[in-house]
Amino acid sequence: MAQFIQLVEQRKQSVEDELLAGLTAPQATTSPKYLYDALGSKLFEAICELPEYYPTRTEAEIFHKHAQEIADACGTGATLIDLGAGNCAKAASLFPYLQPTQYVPVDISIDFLSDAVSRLQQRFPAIDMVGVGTDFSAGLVLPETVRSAQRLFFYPGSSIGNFTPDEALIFLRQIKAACEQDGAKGGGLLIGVDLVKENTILSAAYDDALGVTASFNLNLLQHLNRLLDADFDVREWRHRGFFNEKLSRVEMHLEAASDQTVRWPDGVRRFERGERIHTENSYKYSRQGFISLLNAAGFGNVTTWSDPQQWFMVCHARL
Ligand code: AVI
Repeated sequence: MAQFIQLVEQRKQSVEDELLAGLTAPQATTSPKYLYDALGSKLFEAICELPEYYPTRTEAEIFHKHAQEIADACGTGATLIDLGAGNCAKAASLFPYLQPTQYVPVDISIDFLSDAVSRLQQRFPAIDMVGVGTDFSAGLVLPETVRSAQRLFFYPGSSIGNFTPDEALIFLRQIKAACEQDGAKGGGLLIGVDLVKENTILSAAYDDALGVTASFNLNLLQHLNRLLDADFDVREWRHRGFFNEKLSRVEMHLEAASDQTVRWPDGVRRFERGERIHTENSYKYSRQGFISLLNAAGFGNVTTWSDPQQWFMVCHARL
């Protein structure tokens, strides 16, 4: 039977402190993790189905086309640690190739994982499964039940792009350290990375015609209202999603459609019409730029696979 472990959750007070510090700063910001309440997670699943949002299907094509070569590079029989596992579908599609002996899906909430992992355990009874609930963006801590034999970290979907390059480097170093922790040997990282491309393609992917990404972004305000007991009026805000070429990142913002005051129990924030809350960055890398980042984090041996248009890249990195 699958085992589940919830590591310490962020306390309500520290969530409020973090959010209010961001919202009351001259340039208001919020961490992208707050986009994912229950509805936000469903809206993100819908984004992955959109014709404009190419990353999910392009990455799936790469995994499908090169599954055997990827398994040859990664090796078989490892402990597969799936960071941000969600419904576990991406990792499960690779099980027949990677043949993990232990599977450790990690996500911010154990509730989100438990159904998917329980179903998966029935399909693959020979694999030891340990679901872990933790916010790994705040630091990568693994429970003792994670085996120290060969560890293969799996971080698909270009979620690494939601960190700044400096934060990404720190996070990759933590993964490298965890590959070697407790005498573990022969580990590595299998990661999906979105590549720089034409502005029109990038901007459409984050500002789709149906407005699903707009709903995903605006839903953040409903989540903030619940977390802070605040009174954001969703109808008075607009979604903005565009590629910032200079910084090589897609930015998402929420823009005030009118002058307004937002209130919460101990404070207020006045927003002028046109003022923005910066809600997410999604960095886009060049192939060489990302390999250099992996090298700087201590990964020496990198193999990459891409699609014919070179829109997305899957990398395997060894120590
Ligand atoms: C989860 N993450 C990799 C997505 C991205 O593309 O940065 C989140 C997202 N935001 C808007 N659309 C998708």
